[in-house]
Amino acid sequence: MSSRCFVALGANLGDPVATVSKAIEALRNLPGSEFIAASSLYRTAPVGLKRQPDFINAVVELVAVSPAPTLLDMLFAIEARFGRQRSVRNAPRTLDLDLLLYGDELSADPVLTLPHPRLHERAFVLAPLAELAPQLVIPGRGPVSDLLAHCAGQKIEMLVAHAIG
Ligand code: PH2
Ligand code: MG
Ligand code: MG
Repeated sequence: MSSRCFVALGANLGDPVATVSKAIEALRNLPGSEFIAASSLYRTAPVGLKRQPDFINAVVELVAVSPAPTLLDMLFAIEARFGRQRSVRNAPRTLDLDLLLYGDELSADPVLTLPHPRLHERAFVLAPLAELAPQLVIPGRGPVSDLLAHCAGQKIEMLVAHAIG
């Protein structure tokens, strides 16, 4: 059994372009997963946060053999390796890795909610996700392209057109 997964990357402290680029490399070498593709990097205005620097965001596609909780633990380990301090919720962060989708698994567990509970309303996730998987339908939410069209007011800018693969 393997599952098509998408991981969101976000950073707004230190050198976020370098951090997100290096984190993509770390995901390329994740044990128990096959790396499929990385989106471009996007510079995005903070959503739901006041007086924080802009973010750099991206999305990576994987095929995971590891179960979702194991994959999540590996993502937390990469965050820690990049110096993430968990202080207050939504503090600026050197690196945030969120598991957006794990195949078509649904989970209401607060530690790992699937699909990610806010992905459908965030252009900084939907734009890179649509770049990798334009036909994707988010379980319970609808086509990624429709969801992105509803986020037209959110400021995002594509930075680097990455080579896919
Ligand atoms: N992450 C958040 C909250 N707000 N805004 C942007 N632009 N990018 C993020 O990655 C982000 C956010 C919580 O994880
Ligand atoms: Mg997050
Ligand atoms: Mg997170």
